[in-house]
Amino acid sequence: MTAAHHTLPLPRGALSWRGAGLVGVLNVTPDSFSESGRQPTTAEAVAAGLRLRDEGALIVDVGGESTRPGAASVPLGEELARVVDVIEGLTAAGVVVSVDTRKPEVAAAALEAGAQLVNDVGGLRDPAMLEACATAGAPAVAMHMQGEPATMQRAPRYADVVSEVEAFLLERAAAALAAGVPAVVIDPGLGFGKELGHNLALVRATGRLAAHGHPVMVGASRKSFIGRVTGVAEPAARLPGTLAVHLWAAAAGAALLRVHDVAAHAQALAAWAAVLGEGEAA
Ligand code: HH2
Repeated sequence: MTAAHHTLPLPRGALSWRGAGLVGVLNVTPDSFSESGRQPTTAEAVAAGLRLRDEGALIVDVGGESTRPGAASVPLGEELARVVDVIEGLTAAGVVVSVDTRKPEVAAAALEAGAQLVNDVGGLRDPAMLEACATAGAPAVAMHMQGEPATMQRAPRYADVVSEVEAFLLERAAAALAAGVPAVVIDPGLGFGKELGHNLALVRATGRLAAHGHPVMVGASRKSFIGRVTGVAEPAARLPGTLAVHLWAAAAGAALLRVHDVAAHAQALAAWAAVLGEGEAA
């Protein structure tokens, strides 16, 4: 199963923790180009994606539908209009792009436009999503979510959160590989139908998840559980807490970190790698 790593569109070495790959978040939605509250233009979104790449993102994750708790779903035509041109612009500039979508039609159009990876917060449960990835020969991220974004934080329940999330991810990864998807990244889906204790248990289980041979992605960036443990209400002010969780996860075996603050993470990983003597003779 470890051989699957080699078919990911990632430079050599990117999946070792010292070079833990950074996946830069590019939300092409009206609420994420902050104060303006309007949909960004294609040029603005492409410029933001190029900046993420220049800051050190290995992959830029382009999404046109917010999946934050309580968020409403976006119609297909609107999501396509938000992401396809942006993906074309970024891939034309040589950026490795993943598309963050739950819709197989959006995944297919994004892959056609040059995206190399599909990031499905729906956990690859839709057979049409598997088909879209398999047809394009594209690897995919299977993320765990309990419920739906609109309601998932109401009363998340697990008997044993780590075992349940692990079993789900392994089952989805096996199904995706069987359907012809060349490689699968697994992601515990921090904040997606999880309370504080669930999120912390899943971060602690990073090594256990990674031991199955699929690369593990962790996305704690600015999430509300960071706010809960630090008392910081403003999401954009949660970078220090985010860094602590992400470095811990990387050390435990996470291959990819999905982050908003790419430059800060690149600096933190570089400093850590230097302390470990990466690149020095043993
Ligand atoms: N988190 C968000 C969105 N997509 N994909 C993966 N694989 N893992 C995650 O943890 C993950 C994700 C939510 O974060 P954010 O980008 O801040 O919000 P949104 O995209 O919903 O606006």
